[in-house]
Amino acid sequence: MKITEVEAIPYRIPMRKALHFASGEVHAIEHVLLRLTTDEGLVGTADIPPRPYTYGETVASVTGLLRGLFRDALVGTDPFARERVHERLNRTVGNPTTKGAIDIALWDLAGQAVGRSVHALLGGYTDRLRVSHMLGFDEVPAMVDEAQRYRDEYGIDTFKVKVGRRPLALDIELTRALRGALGPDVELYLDANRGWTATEARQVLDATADLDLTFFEEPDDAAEVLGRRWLVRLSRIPIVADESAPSLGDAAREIQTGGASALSIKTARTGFTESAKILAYAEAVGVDVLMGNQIDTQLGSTATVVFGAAFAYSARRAAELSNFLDMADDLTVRPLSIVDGFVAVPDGVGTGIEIDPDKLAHYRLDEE
Ligand code: MUC
Ligand code: MG
Repeated sequence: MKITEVEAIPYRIPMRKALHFASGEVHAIEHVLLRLTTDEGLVGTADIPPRPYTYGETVASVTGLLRGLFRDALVGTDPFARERVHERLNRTVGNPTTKGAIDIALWDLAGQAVGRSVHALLGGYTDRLRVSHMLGFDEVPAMVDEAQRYRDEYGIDTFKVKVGRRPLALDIELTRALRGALGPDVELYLDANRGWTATEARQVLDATADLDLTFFEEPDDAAEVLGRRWLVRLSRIPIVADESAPSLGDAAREIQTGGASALSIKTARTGFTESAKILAYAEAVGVDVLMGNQIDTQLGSTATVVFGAAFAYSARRAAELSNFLDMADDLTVRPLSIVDGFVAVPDGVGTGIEIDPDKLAHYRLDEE
């Protein structure tokens, strides 16, 4: 089997509610749909979320690569030869969400070719994951209200709170209000997206010490190496590397050298193959793993649940699978639902990512 066609289709779907966080904001989903077609008529699909404030990719850079250099690396190749494909892609540095989606689409093709789900091929551990919901910046009462509504409506009992604003008191008060309103049984953790300095992050850790927080993600800029290591050493809770560990090598470096004490794995940037390597590394050294969200559509979240539920180590904690609730629509024909706090792995062959042609025609930005 050989890949014969690479399609990069930019599309735009409005957000029902914009997401704001310390490193950026998302007002509309402007993503690229990737489709790899083979000479046997199979189509492997994946979603690409360009995040310029995190990785430097844009819709234009992603489509440019997929119609140029990366197309040349893919066309004529056996989709099972993932290692060879990655070797060729990695001659171009960066571009993690483009490479991640190619990997997911290759696995989708492999699953279809052998008539099995990718979830089963990866490890098939469990059929569902518990959900953690990410609360974007807003006024304190609105964030408390959103958490309460999502707990009541979807049974979600784990929340990642976006922080990193100044004055620090704003987010300290927010975290206190969430704990007060949600009670002791809800899990809360913070993500500052590098918004604070190490010193500020330490002040926040001290001021929230009584709030039973589980993790603190990217409190400061990990590139400020001494400050970050000082913070990791003194923190009582794990410091999670997200954007400071977008690859296997980065993840190992940050953990080995004390720049972080837990890892966020995002299939949007490391696909399934590199995510599995990061997961194995984390398991080997015994650091916690969170399945993260790259502000993913249902297509992206499907990839996350397929992977996260395939392995015991990634299924241990709630996974960030609910950002799609903020989006006005999605391209999928198989909507994800959150029931009693869980998202189920879709059944069927491949990844279970299936595109509604009418929706794609409606939301695509290029001509048909
Ligand atoms: C997250 O966990 O940081 C926001 C920016 C980004 O790159 O991912 C999201 C969520
Ligand atoms: Mg993060």
